[in-house]
Amino acid sequence: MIQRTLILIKPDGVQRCLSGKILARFEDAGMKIVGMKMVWVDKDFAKEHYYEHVEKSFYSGLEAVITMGPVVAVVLEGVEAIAKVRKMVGSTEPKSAEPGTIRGDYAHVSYGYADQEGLGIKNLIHASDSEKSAKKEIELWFDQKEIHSYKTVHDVHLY
Ligand code: IDP
Ligand code: MG
Repeated sequence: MIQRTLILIKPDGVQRCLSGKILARFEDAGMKIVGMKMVWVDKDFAKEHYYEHVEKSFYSGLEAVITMGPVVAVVLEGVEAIAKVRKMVGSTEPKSAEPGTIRGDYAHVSYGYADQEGLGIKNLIHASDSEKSAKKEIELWFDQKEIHSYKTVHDVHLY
């Protein structure tokens, strides 16, 4: 039941200097960082990562946001980490995201506003949504040698 999941602190999160605060939430919850790096992706890589959305109307805005600066890419490990991380991230639209979630606490913009202004929605973070996508996304973003197995202080409570 120990899972690995990919998160990306998107360029808006990096540029707002929220990387540390966002990562601290996952560390505070006891999850382990097993891979981490900063990457500035190009349009081709963005299309690989967001292949499911390439044909959608919002894709041009999404691509503009994800390529506008570097992201912090992180592999987190923890018990049922995929669902737990998604819960901590919150709903896709910041306006709708519950307080207490990352998107709810640090962003507020609505789809309506972003569409009116012709902007991509800036919702700070990506997180894998299933075991299948976590595996695929970790393989896309990380080489095997960039992922580490080590002990944290939390492991004493897990094993
Ligand atoms: P998720 O990031 O919560 O998993 P997805 O549906 O996988 O949401 O969409 C990927 C990203 O595409 C979102 O994080 C957001 O940046 C953008 N996006 C999704 N739906 C919309 C929309 O309806 N309008 C504008 N942008 C959207
Ligand atoms: Mg998604």
